[in-house]
This record gives sequence, structure tokens and C-alpha cells, in this order.
Amino acid sequence: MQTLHKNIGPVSLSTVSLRPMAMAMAMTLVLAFALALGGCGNAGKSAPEACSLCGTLNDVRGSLSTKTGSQAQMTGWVVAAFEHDSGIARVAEIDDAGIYTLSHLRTEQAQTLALFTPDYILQAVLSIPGSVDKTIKQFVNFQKGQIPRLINNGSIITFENLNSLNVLGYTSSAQAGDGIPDGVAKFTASSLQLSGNDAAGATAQVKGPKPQALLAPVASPLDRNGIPNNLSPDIDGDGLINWLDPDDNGNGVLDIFDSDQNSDLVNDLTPAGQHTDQWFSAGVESIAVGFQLKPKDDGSGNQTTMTFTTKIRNDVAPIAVQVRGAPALFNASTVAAKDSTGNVVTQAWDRKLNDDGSGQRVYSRTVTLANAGVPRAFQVVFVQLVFGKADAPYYIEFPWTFPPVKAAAITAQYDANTHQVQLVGNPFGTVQDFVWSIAVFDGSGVNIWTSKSIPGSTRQFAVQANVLDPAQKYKFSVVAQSLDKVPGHPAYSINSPKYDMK
Ligand SMILES: [Ca+2]
Ligand SMILES: [Ca+2]
Ligand SMILES: [Ca+2]
Ligand SMILES: [Ca+2]
Repeated sequence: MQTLHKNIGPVSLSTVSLRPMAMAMAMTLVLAFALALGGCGNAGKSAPEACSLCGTLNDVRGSLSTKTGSQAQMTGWVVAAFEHDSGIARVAEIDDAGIYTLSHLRTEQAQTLALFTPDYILQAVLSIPGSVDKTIKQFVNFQKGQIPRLINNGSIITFENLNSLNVLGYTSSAQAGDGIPDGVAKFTASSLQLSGNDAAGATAQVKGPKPQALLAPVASPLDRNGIPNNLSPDIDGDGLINWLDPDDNGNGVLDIFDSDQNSDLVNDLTPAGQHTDQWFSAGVESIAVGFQLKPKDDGSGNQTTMTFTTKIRNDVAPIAVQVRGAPALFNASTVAAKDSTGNVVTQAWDRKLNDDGSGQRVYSRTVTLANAGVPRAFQVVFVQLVFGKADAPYYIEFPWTFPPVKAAAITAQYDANTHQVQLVGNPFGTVQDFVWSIAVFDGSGVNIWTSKSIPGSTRQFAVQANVLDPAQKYKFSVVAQSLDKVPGHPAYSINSPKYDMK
């Protein structure tokens, strides 16, 4: 089998192939950016592994039009470039003239593009005709400066021409024969619902009308282009790169519930399995975006929050760590902060994450969403490392895509005779792959017992009776969660109210 993909890997000065005449200038640029990134290329240190984000950084400019040629109509839409090897992104908003600039792109890295609505909902992916029927190509190496115009064709974006682009051989499946990759055909099928099968060894089950020629689930530790799954940018080859694909291995079980989402036969919840969407080879070690829904303490409905957490690598020194995402989701969001006298106050969120003070280079923030907002299917947020100067910043961005689940409130009941707690409701719509647990609190609100993790398919579980003193009063609540692919940070947590145990 021919290897179609040229693996570029981490940039190292010794392996970057440069024409001699350009060498001196490129070296100067590399060093300039190395300095800008801070910590990179320290004298006397071996460079490559100490310089995870280094490389030649270039700005790439383009325009985007509708099929009828209107550029102004796309104002406020969002274009992102994703690196083939790492998923690290550059993001740009389209201006009044239909122009965008992807700033400080690592042009040695092959990239693909995707288009998002002004509310950061995935709308279209790049599609370039493949040399084999019913396949497309999606990855290109850009040169700096102007790139060919993009045309928005609904669920795909296409280049007006391929001038100046080096198109990689890496292919994706597009069985409908119209250039729309299978994964995109799947997410645009309005009635699609992913199944609630058990994550372990589940078979593909897609409910509702089957999209054309649905791919078989991945059962091999190599992707369709022969790349090991833990290095592949599109494990199931459906044209939705892993970072945008809610079901990387195409087995019908969403990543957030699939204990081996990359089908590399290593459990994602073990340290050796940390090769999934939220783990990055450069800039940061991991990002976690956790959505929480819980009843308000005063009983007046539900509150939703998002917790962003990232651990940044030792070899980068950003001037800030922050988040980019949908205005509709974040514009009126708030955070708790301390005022000058130490009182906790609520203030507008400035999109920044704060050093959590652990000394571990962990940045975090919990944000309360306005009007108990919930993220939508295929809505994307980016955790950003900010470099450059405060008045001329640039961003290296790390994507997270919300999967197609409908988060909903749950309730619970307790039977004092049997000590059984029952979970009532469906926290994730039809999906039953979640886990849940019970927490018991004493009269002063201290959590005195927590159950083990219970599969969503089991709706009753007994509280350990000997932890309860018959003379005392207790409360309990339950929480339903997705798997925590970053330890301690599940993507979803849905809490019941706290109830008296009687
Ligand atoms: Ca995919
Ligand atoms: Ca994914
Ligand atoms: Ca899966
Ligand atoms: Ca795995």
C-alpha cells in the first residue's frame, strides 16, 4: 500500500528543508519567532523538544464568497485552519469585504480549513477533488501571503483554483460522489441521532434515516490512509477531522462516552491512552471544556456553567490564556471574583483564564452562562494562547467541539425502606452511555458518602445503609456525567436537585 501522507512531525531546524538562498532569511525569522514565543531556543539547550510551537510562522490571507459571488454576505463568519499533525488552529473572522487573515500560521505544517457561522457552529469543511472516485482531499501546504478564493457551497468550501497550494495525498471518503464527505453528509442529515450503545465493543447504530453509504466503524489501529490512529487527523476517514468529529472512530458511540474513541486498543482513560482530541503535542498538554447544569440553590430553575482548564507546556510563555467562542453563548456570561475587600462579586467574563495558583501552569475559569444557555451541536470553542505584544497580539488556538447531545435536567427519588436511589430523566436525550453517581450530605452539608460510578442503563442503586445514622437528617443528590478524558474534567455534568432523605 502506498503511503499517501508525508508525516511532517514536530518542526526541528535540522529537518526543515530550505533552499540555500532562503536559508539565512528563514533562520532569522525562526529565531525572531522563537524569541517571541519565549523560552524557545535558549542558548546551550538542544532546541527541538524544548520548542514545541516553533517553526516558520507566516500570515495567510484569503477571501470567501457565496456561490453567487457575494463576499460581503459572509461578514462575521469564521474561518479556521487546523494543523494536520496536531489539530492546533488559527482562527479568523471574515471582515466587511469578505477577507480573512490567518495569522502566524506554521506553513511547514499541512493544514485544512473549516467554516463556522458567526455563532461558531460548524458549517462547512474543505473539499478538493481526489484522484480516486468518491474521495476528496482536505490537507494543503500554504505559502505565505494570498491564497486562492474560497467558495461556500453549503456544507463544503472549495478553492476557486489550486494555484500556489501543495495538496497532500491524504484522502477522505465522499461516497455520495458530490464532493461532500461522508461525515458532513451525516451531520447535515437533520434527523440523525447517535445511538446509546455501550461504549465497550459497541457496533455502529445510527438511528433515523441512514445517510448514503455510511462507513463501517473503525476496527483497526490504522486509519484509512495507513496512519496509526493515535497520529491520524481523521481516524474514520469521513472528512470530519477528529477535532470537529464527535465520533472519531465512527462506531456510533460519541467520543465523550467512548472509552476508546480512537480505536487504538488503548483505554483513553489511562495515561497511555491520552492521544485523543483534548491532548496536544505542542503549546499545551491538554484542554478541557466542561459543561455543567445544576438547579440553583434558591430553587428558581437551573444554572449552567462552563469550566475551561488547560495545562500549558513549560516551553511556552504566552502573555495571556483565554477563550474564543460564540457571542451568543459568552457575551453576557459572568464569573465570580473577589473585590478589593475580599467579598465575592459577580462580574462580566473577560474571556480570560487565570493561573490556578498550583504552580503547575494550569489555567482555569468557571463561567456562568446567561439565561442558563447550553452549547449547540457542532458549536466550537477555542482555548487561545496569546503571544506577541498586548497591542498586537496573535493567537495559537486549541479547538473543542460540542457533540450532538441534548443536555437536560434530571431528578431523583429515594426509598427509605430499601435505601434505593433512583435516577429519573434523560440527561443526554436518547444517549444512555453516561455514568452517574449518588452523593449523601449530612446536616451541615458535608459530603459523607459517594457511590461508585453507575452505568446509565442501571437506574437504581442502594445507598450504603451503615453510613446513615437513623437519628440524623441527610440530603442526597445525583450527578450524570460523560467520561473524563482529561482526568477530573468530564465534558458534561448534569446535577439533580438536593433532596431530603426521608
Ligand atoms: Ca472523522
Ligand atoms: Ca472528536
Ligand atoms: Ca466512537
Ligand atoms: Ca484509545
